[in-house]
Amino acid sequence: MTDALLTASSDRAERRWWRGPVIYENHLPSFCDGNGDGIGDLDGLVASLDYLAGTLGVSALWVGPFFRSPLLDQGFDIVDHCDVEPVFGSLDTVDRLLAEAHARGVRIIVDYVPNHTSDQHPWFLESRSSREGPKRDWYVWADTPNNWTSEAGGSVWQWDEPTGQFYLHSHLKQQPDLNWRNPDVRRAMLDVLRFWLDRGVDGFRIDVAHMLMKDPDLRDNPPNPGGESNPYDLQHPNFASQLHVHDRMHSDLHGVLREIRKVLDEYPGDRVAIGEVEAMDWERWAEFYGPALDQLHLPFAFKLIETPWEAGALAEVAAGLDAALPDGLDLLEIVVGDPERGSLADRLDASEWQIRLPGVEPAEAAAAVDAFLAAREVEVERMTKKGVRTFDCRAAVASLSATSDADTDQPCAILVMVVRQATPAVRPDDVLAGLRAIAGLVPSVWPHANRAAQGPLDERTGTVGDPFVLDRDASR
Ligand SMILES: [Ca+2]
Repeated sequence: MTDALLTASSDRAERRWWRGPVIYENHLPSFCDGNGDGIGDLDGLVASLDYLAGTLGVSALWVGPFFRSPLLDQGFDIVDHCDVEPVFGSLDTVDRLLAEAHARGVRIIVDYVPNHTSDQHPWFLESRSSREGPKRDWYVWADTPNNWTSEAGGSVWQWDEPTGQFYLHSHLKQQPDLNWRNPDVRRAMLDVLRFWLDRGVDGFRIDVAHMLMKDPDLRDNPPNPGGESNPYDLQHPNFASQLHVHDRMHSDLHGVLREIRKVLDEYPGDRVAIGEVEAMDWERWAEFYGPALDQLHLPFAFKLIETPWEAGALAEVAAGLDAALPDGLDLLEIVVGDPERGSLADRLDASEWQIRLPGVEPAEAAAAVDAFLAAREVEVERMTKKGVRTFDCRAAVASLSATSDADTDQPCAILVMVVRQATPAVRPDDVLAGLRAIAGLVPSVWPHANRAAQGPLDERTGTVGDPFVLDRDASR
């Protein structure tokens, strides 16, 4: 998941629904379990809509992948793009999610995973069955591997004995890359977009949008003269030892993105195209909008994630971004943290967070903390038994306590949550969610919180005011 900031960059631009909203990225397996099997699902998400829309003020939900999948890569290894993995629900549940979300004014964004499928996808099973078959060319096959390295480490090529060739997998070997140069692949994958648009989704987050086209001659990547210089690139062992000029960022991918955008534009209601784009050079990154702003609405801007959190360095990088932005751009999405390369909490060294509850007796808040901790113990234990990855709530809340405000005579409980630096998966919104959950257990806070959540509109950002004030404790 990412900590992203949406920023309106131009008053000239047309006002779109995604300008200034709160978009909540949802990791389905660890969010809310609707059927009691210990794994979060679409029913749980539907049941949480009042909380998400009413309490958190969320305007759009980005739902993680829920498609048919062996779940070797958190659902990014798909065997059927147009059906739902039963552990998460069914197509009927998706339809209900869309209807219930839209009834509350909440938009739904889903993942679109175009670069690869699962090796269990019927397309790949057919492709690997024969060199002469009609789907052979739907994936990328070679007699001799080139030097490209995988994000997961090692070669991107996997020997396939039955037909005696290597297939390309930019990620896990169970995730063969689709060949977007094949027109039948394009048609089939664009139809996947239509399938979900017809059902009513409001947009897509396009997985690894910078990788959709590769060098047609599969030439070797040149070595990186700078070596492995990126300290934040924890996901990619040895990945930076070469310059990835032939296996990603090929200029032909922009034609694919235009086709994807064209499909979205066929539909009414401003469907949004968000792209995961690992382009660290601002000029290359800006190309993902398209010269006529006809590609992605929102390419993730990841460069700040690799920039030291120092004013001078940030200002320099931000100036480069400003210079690269195309004219007429209506929105910018800046990513400042994610769990793989450092959450915002880690980067800000934000080890302690506070929430003030005016009018609440500290003893009442302390009782709520105890109830929260007891409930979380059970939840963590259950999730761990099911093998679902979740953040370590126990570490995060170990130092959670309630105290009183010494500066005033009025009762005011202060909840303090200390996040250990050795708990990298804990993100600020996890912390905030925990604090809100505790506040929700204090009866005298809840009515106040609900009133405030519906409170004044911020003219600048277009968002509803936050019911709570969350301060980092400067003294620590
Ligand atoms: Ca479940």
